[in-house]
Amino acid sequence: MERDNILPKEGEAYYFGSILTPKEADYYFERLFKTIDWQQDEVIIFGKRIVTKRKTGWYGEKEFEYTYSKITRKAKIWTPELVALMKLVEKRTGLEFNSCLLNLYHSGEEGMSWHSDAEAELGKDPAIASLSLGAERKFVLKNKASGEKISLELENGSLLLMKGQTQKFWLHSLPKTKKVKEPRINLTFRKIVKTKK
Ligand SMILES: O=C(O)CCC(=O)C(=O)O
Ligand SMILES: [Mn+2]
Repeated sequence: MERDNILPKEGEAYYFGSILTPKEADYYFERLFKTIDWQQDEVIIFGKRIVTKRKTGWYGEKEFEYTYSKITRKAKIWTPELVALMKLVEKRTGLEFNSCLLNLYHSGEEGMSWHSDAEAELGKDPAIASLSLGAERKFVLKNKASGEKISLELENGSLLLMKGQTQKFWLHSLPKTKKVKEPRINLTFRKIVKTKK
């Protein structure tokens, strides 16, 4: 399916809007909220270990090791809901994934700062498919060289695909906001291509 690239240069990002009915989106939100083994994330900021309020889960078809924010984690094996959602995302994007990083934001007080998903495990020019459940949140992409920003609202049940050189040339963030009181779950499906021994 042809879609418009929302990036003006140096990468590709496609917004599919909602790919789930509101009922399906609610169902999966509740199921993931209950069944994912949510972990308090630890990040290292200016050399200090900080426990974030946001919770994360790391799942895959194998016990992949993945390093992000200087912390290495071993993947848990797929749950039935994650397999069902991945199949849906694979069908829509025409791409294959083998792992998923989940984030649980309890409210708008939690977000994610500027970063790109350029970990070695993902290989060159990784495709990342991001599925959103729950509260609608603003998502921003920023060009590393020019600072140009592209903003969009990620609605309940929506799919965003980042691919090509996006991670090389753009950062992305989920800004905190006092306006949003409701929780949101985000799933980023990824493909681990290099595994560490
Ligand atoms: O919650 C989001 O929409 C962004 C998540 C993200 O960028 C990540 O998990 O790397
Ligand atoms: Mn990211």
